[in-house]
Amino acid sequence: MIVWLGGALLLAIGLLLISIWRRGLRSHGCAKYPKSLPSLPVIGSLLHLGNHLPPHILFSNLQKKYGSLYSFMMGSHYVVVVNNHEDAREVLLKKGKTFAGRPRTVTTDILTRDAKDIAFADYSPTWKFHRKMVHSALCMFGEGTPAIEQIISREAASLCQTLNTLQADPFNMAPELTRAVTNVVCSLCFNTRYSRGDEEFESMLNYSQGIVDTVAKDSLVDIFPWLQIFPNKDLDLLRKSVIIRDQLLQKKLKEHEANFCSETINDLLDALLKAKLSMENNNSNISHDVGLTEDHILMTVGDIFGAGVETTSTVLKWALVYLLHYPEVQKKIQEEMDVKVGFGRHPMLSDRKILHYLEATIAEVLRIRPVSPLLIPHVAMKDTSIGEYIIPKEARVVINLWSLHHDDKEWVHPEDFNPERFLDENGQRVYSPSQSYLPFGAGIRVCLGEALAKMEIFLFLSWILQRFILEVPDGDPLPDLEGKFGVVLQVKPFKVTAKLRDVWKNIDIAT
Ligand code: PLO
Repeated sequence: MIVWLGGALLLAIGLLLISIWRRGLRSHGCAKYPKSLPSLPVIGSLLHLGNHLPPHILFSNLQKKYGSLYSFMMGSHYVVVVNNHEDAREVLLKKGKTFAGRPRTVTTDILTRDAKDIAFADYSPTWKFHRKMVHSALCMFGEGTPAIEQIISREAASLCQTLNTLQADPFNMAPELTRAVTNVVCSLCFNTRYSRGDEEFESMLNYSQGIVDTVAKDSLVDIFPWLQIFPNKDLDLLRKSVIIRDQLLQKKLKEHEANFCSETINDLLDALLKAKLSMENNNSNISHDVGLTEDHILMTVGDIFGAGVETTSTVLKWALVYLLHYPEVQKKIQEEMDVKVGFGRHPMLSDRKILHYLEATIAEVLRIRPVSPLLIPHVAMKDTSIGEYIIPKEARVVINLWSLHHDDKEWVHPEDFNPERFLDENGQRVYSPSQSYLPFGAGIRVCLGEALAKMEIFLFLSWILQRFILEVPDGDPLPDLEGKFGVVLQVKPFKVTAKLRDVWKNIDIAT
């Protein structure tokens, strides 16, 4: 017993000394490190982070004690949290390349076959080449082409028809929105679409939820990879979901390879296959150097597909939630649309220039509920600095977009949903009321789908609001505003009624 107690005491003293030594290491001398949360060996600052709050709120609250740039130990990883736009811009833009790295984690490695994608892959020549290739493929099918507007409008029309059949009955709009958004990405990536009740679509909804619930949310296995040896329900669900996703992606790839003709490129997967083939045929060493494999193509399509579906549908759901909480905003959007678009035609992308209030509402939704409140962590690729603080190589840098978007030095009453903050006194759209606004990130890791997302959000919302009044069903509470933290800030399920507006009673709503 005495020996045991003595051992425990020695261990405790040892831990304490190491912890004091580590803290000293980061704060002594002329070098200035960001203020650090207390930390213990092995577990790091876990005890100070084990709070019931979601991480973006917790990290935002910790500013009161530690200032807007601080650090902590996550297991053995040194993490720096950035909560203000000056530092965020330095990391993402001024020193974008220095901070372009990504951490490897257990869950993202499972999702991406050891980082063979774009979003979670570390900075490397392969990644650079790969991203460029995807960027040009997206441009080919993206903004500026009439094809994309047609695809989104077709899905918006089909969505409105579905809403009309469900008229005035309370229902969960989420799967309908997700199907509409999925069909846009599906058309772009695979040149196909899903009808209501399609089995493959249902299975996709299922596996994607399994992934969103388990990947990249700083769960314990991501902090302590050795925990993998123990049974872990989340990891099992993730592995199972990834297997189903991979079967789907593999099937699409095989179909595309079988029908491939370099003269007719129908979709993004064709474009990626063509780029890979021409690289292989080209005797230059690029293909060898950058090592673009079938896995890379699959994982990239997985990224575009996953990001395209989960992020855009989440923004649309947040937009609905806020329109239900603020019916006066919904009314104003409709009044503007009635005057500027009318009922004789459907909204078009060119209306983005005139529907200022709707554009401002979308901007405000992206501010108040950023889809990715902590972005994806960055990693310092060499010793560097942020402001006056030293940042060592390998440090993980978390940009807390939530803090930027809710900074009361930058935004008047940041908790209020107020689209007008994005308008000037004449009701014209103001593009940058504050520098503290980066809903798509910035710099070399900026979201690849920004243009596509903005087109979709605008068209889907304008089509819906031109035709329907959205209301909370009688007797239901208002939808939750907090959301559920994960790789995206998810919206909790809620019901809505979509009532056809009177003017449409005698008009075909799909025109
Ligand atoms: C969403 C679930 C899918 O099944 C897989 C997937 C792929 C890419 C991820 C996306 C998920 C979530 C949102 C991410 C996107 C890449 C970029 C995007 C993380 C996990 C953001 C918001 O950065």
